[in-house]
Amino acid sequence: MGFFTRKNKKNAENLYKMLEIDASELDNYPNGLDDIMARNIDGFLIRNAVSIDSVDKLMKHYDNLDASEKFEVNNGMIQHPAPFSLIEQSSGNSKDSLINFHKEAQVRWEKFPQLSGVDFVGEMKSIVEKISRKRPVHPPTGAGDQGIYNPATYKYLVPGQGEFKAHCGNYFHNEFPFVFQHMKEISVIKDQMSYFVMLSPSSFGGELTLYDIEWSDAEIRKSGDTILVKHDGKEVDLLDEKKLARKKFTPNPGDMIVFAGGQIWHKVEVAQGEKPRRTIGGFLTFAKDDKSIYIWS
Ligand SMILES: O=C(O)CCC(=O)C(=O)O
Ligand SMILES: [Fe+2]
Repeated sequence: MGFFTRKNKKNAENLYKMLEIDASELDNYPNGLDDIMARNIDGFLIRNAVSIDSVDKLMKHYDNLDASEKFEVNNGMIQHPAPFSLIEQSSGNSKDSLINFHKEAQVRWEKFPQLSGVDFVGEMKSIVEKISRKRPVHPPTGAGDQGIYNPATYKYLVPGQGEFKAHCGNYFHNEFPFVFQHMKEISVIKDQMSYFVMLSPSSFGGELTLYDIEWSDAEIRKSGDTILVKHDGKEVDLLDEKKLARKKFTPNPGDMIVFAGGQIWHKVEVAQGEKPRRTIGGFLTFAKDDKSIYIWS
């Protein structure tokens, strides 16, 4: 929070300024990403970013993947390909395993348009480039100048179980120092942005919840994952809806969200009902030289 305009955002109505636009209006926001970084706005909810036909193909592609390519990162939360958190744990801090990971990513995403029928990265590029102040958008080259970062990860939340615990992007940087070391060299990871495309919402639940608390207020998450500790030592109970305002979003299939996920503490509520919650996305950061935008996961 910290500055005047943010002081009064106690009710959910004026909490966070997420611009809701149709994909056809993106040309009107050429500075969109810089506006998020400057926090003139907190993000975009872009309706109809991806066609329903592409959404269906993206899901089919995931469904056809071998079970060995899907990783249950937490109870009921399945990802493809392996996310960086898993690499951090499995690599044993070996640079070779990171290089391998990035080489594999390059092969995977070269084949992706052919295998899925959707040039997902191309579609993301053309959307994000409209709000990037004309800077090109692409996945960064991997560690040791080999391969690439995965530009996106599928996330599949099993109903009744799957959720994303409260987090913010900046929180990951200390938690996974090994994988972020290279990313820190090539890009400005502080306040990294998040993006994702909704493929299929759960029947209910599964909302993206943005809390009225940011990295600048609290950097500590206590075990149990529902209590944050502010700089003054005061604890904030994320479950206390009366004391802590929040704003929830349930995008429709094909909608895309880009937001200040590095700074804003947020979570994805447990998916509920018959249907899993399915998304694909990752992060957006500025290259160190500010000449391109990195899309990675
Ligand atoms: O819903 C998703 O796929 C990810 C939500 C999230 O935590 C993020 O975009 O940072
Ligand atoms: Fe996130």
